[in-house]
Amino acid sequence: MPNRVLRAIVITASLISLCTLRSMVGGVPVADPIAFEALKPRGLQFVTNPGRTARKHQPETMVSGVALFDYNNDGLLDIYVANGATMPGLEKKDPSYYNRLFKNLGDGSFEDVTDKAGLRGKGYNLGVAIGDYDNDGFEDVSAAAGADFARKAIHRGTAFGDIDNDGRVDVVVTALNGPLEVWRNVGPAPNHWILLQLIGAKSNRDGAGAKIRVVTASGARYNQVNTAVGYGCASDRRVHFGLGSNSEIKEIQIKWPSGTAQTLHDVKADQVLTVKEN
Ligand SMILES: [Ca+2]
Ligand SMILES: [Ca+2]
Ligand SMILES: [Ca+2]
Repeated sequence: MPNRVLRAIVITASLISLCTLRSMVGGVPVADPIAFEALKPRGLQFVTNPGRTARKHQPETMVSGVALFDYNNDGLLDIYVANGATMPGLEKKDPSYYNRLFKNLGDGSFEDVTDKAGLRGKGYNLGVAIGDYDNDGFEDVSAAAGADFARKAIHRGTAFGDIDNDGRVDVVVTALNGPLEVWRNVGPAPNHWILLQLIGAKSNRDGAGAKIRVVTASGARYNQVNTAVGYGCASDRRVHFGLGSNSEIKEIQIKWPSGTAQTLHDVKADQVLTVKEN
């Protein structure tokens, strides 16, 4: 038996032993503390189309990005998936190349609302960049967020954050064989905003995983502390909310990972606000 094959068998056997040890205590099987159930929600019809060619361009070997965000502010996370295009024309010639937005119906099913939202996309899309770039209170998707996001380049890492604390979300991107790009958001800024920096006490210090509900006269907005935004990057861990025409926030409700619930009342907009866990 070749040494390579023997080594592979020994490594596999060791891994099986470790797994077995983890699920047995004193010979008694215990439930794994981390477990997932594979679901097949209704209405999620999507297969990535990487535009295969005989030349096997690099993007053909890479799956495209997925974003979970609440596009309609109903408190339920919706799903947006990017998709490929023909090579080398980079055209979405038929529906198999369209990006897709799936609305979460809250009962384990999803509705394809791509066309209603105008989010088929253009060109070959790899990453998805979600942010409220104009602070109108609704998240914007890079596939439809203006000419700067449609510029052709071999962009890779993409991070989001308010680098100058002016309330407008900025973007930092890397490009293959190109300099680092910093996109400072200089769009018109008539709308209000708030940027929340959470500091955990019983929870982790960064507050990662904390869920936030911001209520204004226009309704509720939802988001959470999460740096895993963008492709191949960590983004600003502060949580940004666009508030539209609302200069006052009625309530900010925070559910910390520890289980603590905390509510702030009558908060002024247009500030970077640090909130410590009670
Ligand atoms: Ca939603
Ligand atoms: Ca917006
Ligand atoms: Ca900014």
